[in-house]
Amino acid sequence: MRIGILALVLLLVGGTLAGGEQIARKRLVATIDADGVQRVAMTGGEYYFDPSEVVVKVNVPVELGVRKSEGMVPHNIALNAPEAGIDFDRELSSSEVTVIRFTPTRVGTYPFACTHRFLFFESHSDKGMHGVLEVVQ
Ligand SMILES: [Cu+2]
Repeated sequence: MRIGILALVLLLVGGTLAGGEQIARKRLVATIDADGVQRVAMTGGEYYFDPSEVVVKVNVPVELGVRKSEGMVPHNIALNAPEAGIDFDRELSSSEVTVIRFTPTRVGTYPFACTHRFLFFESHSDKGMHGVLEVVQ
């Protein structure tokens, strides 16, 4: 499977985890491949998504290819915005890329996150495993 990113813009913005550890928040502006699909490769791990801000164009198909970092901690990625044509909740694997396809139909900013939580501890999202999908004209 081919996950192509023709161009990307990385904008480093300081982010802070609960433990004080600095992480880089990365922003990626998707470009449209020759076949008309916006493909974005993403990684999820403890406790982040990379990139954590993804900008896509409205009414153009999107293919997110999401891989989990190595390790035993389970992760997913969920975004619930059916009003914008986006609604998924998928487990992630470190051995294969999870491909998520949708076409955003409404401009806006939509948060996504890992919804896992271990017992009474903070959720993965609270620990930093969240991001936003920006749908633009
Ligand atoms: Cu997680």
